[in-house]
Amino acid sequence: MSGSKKITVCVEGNIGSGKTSLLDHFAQFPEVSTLAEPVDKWRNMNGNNLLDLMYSDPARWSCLFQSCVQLTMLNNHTIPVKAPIKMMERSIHSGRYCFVENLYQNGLMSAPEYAVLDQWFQWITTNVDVKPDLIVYLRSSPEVVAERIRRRARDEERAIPDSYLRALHELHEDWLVRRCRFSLPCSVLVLDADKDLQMLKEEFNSRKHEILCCSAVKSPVKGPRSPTPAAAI
Ligand code: TTP
Ligand code: MG
Repeated sequence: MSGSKKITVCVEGNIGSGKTSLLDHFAQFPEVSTLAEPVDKWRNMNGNNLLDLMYSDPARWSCLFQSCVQLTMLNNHTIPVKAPIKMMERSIHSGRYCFVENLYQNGLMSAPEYAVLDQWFQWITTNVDVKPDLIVYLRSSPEVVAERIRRRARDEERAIPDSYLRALHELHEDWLVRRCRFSLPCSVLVLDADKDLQMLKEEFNSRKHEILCCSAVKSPVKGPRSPTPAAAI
């Protein structure tokens, strides 16, 4: 594959759906460079825990937090890697279409804040190549991720309401499955992430070729309700 275009695979799915596990699994392959979990940066931005601020007082901090998400995602999209395949946890697109959208719809982000974040997003997606070649969607039910979030016990996430996870789930579904409302930057491969981790790892192995080879490169999906490519929904 050397000399040919590099491929970017973005792993999406609700909070706690298993994105980091998928990246950890694929980090063993020499043809893949995985990028560190972005949430670690959000928890320590020059010593400031922006994730904690955001959950403690979303009306005050969510705009700043989402601005930081957008910046770290832009960085991850554009950072060069040595291996032919770059695998990232999330993308600039889910920040905008799932999280910013949810905060605004719930009245936790004001209209001017939403407008400025959106203008940044529009500028970036028009002027910078942040287009993945494939999105792997770890599709989960809100009840399953709620239990995983409870078990992993990230301090900042101790009080996430079930309604928040359900709303995020619906926005992921709108974007990646129903393909309504938001633009899809590439093809989507859907995996059932309600399975336990051991079964999921078996699926990562059996579908390694689909997850990494990206038939999507040859037949990109350009926007909402585009034709369904093979091996993707
Ligand atoms: P995720 O990006 O979903 O990462 P995760 O590590 O929880 O997922 P997985 O278990 O599948 O590996 O969320 C990290 C935290 O950041 C979570 O509390 C939600 C929050 N977040 C936002 O508030 N806004 C955003 O735009 C993003 C991407 C995350
Ligand atoms: Mg993670």
